Amino acid sequence: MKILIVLPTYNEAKNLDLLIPKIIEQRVELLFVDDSSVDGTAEIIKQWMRKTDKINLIQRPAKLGLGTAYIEGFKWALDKDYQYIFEMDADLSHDPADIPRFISKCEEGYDLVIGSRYTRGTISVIGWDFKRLLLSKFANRYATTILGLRFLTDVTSGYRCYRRNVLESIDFDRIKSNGYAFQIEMVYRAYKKGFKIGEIPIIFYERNSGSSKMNKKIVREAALMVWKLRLGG
Ligand SMILES: Nc1nc2c(ncn2[C@@H]2O[C@H](COP(=O)(O)OP(=O)(O)OP(=O)(O)O)[C@@H](O)[C@H]2O)c(=O)[nH]1
Ligand SMILES: [Mg+2]
Repeated sequence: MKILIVLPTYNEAKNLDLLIPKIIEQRVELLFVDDSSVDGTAEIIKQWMRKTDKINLIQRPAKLGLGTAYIEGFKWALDKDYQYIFEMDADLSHDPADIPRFISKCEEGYDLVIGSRYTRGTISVIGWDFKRLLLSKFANRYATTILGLRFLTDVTSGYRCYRRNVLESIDFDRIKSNGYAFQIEMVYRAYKKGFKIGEIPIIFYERNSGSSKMNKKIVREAALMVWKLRLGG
């Protein structure tokens, strides 16, 4: 069974020496999509590539956004024979030890499995202040209500596993969002195609190193995008 973990990076140099061995331990392959980070991220990835053939790297000429980074990664994966394709942040927020639980859930018959911070009314986030937590909870409630996805608790989570056929069925040229809205749009498109979507509980750890790329523009994009999707996207 071939599994690929796609990791978009922008200035994550400080996190990679800790993260990469943890992922490799899971006997999966990695694809980084780096947007010309200025902190030496690509150089660190290349050093690791000299030690193992499990790591791949796409380098883009500028910071072009999370959504397009994932789409490039997905297209690359579909060109090869990976059966399961993951999204994962490269800032140590997502624990690679969770990978086998995603696969088990897929094998129960789910096509897209989301790592949720909010299953069964709980909140499993470490290191967020109240404001960030409220924003995330509100964004989820807003998006799932408008899009008819109330059976899910965390549609903005960036830790997830797609079965290959889900990505094959999605027309990437129609994807409109790039920031945080990208995560919502992908779930919605998979749902509209009739795929079975499930969640597993995860613990999310706020980054310790590097800087956040979250901003008001990304939040506004998501708020509007949800309506665009609902009204016909
Ligand atoms: N290639 C690429 N990667 C990006 C871009 N923006 C963010 N990323 C990466 O996407 C992942 C998630 O971004 P984060 O900055 O952690 O965003 P977040 O998780 O919403 O915010 P914090 O964790 O609070 O900092 C990280 O691995 C980033 O390095 C981008 O424009 N291009
Ligand atoms: Mg993060």
